[in-house]
Amino acid sequence: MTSTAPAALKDLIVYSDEVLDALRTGKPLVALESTIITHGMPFPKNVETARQVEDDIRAEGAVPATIALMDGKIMVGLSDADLDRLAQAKDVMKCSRADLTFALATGRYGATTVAATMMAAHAAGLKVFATGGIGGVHKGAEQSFDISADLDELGRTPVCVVSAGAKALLDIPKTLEVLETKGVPVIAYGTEELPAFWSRQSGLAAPYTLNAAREIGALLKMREAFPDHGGVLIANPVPQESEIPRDEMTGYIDAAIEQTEKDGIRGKEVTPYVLGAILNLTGGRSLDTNIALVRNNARLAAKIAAELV
Ligand code: PSU
Ligand code: MN
Repeated sequence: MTSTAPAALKDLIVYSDEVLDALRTGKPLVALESTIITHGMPFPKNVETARQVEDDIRAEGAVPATIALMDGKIMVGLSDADLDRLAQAKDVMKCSRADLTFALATGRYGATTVAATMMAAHAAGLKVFATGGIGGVHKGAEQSFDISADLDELGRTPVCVVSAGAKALLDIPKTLEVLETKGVPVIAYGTEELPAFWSRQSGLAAPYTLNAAREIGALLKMREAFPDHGGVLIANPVPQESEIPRDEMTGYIDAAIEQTEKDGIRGKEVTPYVLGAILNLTGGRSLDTNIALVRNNARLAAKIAAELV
């Protein structure tokens, strides 16, 4: 940190060979986040899933770009060795918008959340990003003010985020209100109801429904006509055979949140802690559901990306 010239964004990005080739030859690209690897799933399932999701994207004819921060660089596309290092590293920072430059300037390992992955994807020229669930307005936010920076990022950064909806551990009605305020189209894929991550149902109607990747691609192209348009959120329901029904999930979520409050967990640790508690309460079943929905989102994201090239 001795130089006086400001860093140029392009000099901070390191592309994998596979991603660089895709950019040069105009192949469809799908960005992937890394917080789900370091803070969302236990080792070794996390790295196995990360590889599986990348292969799902390749099988659809697109190229995966897993994004993380390493040694002061924004890695866009990780080698096998880098993915292993990240999945097993201790003290990886969970990086949202507020944390991104701190991790880069200090050379720390950083896993990117939805917000930071959107920033990096946009900087790298990628338009489509697959994840599990977005952060949102937490229950009790009127007291805690805990609202994920993912929502603000969706309002400002032009990347299409393919999710399985918002987790029912969030306040989903308030999350939808904030997304509307920030001008983010929320589009459920193939369903009239907003999906809720582990469950296909949330009890809430989706603001919009589209039934084909081609239709989503057309909407994204339309949105590019506006120079300051932000992101688009796609809510893709978890496959039926892998879901945990809403009524059953509610019990686990309430117990996990109670545990989290009792243990005095606050701020950015809340989401990973609640996820861990739910994993225990469901005897690992929530992890299988999580893996199935991320893979499902990756396949849809690849199809959407193919519409944009
Ligand atoms: N969903 C998961 N696992 C995760 C997350 C979401 O199944 O680890 C992460 C995502 O990276 C998301 C972040 O962007 O949690 C939101 O954290 P926060 O509420 O602190 O912004
Ligand atoms: Mn938060």
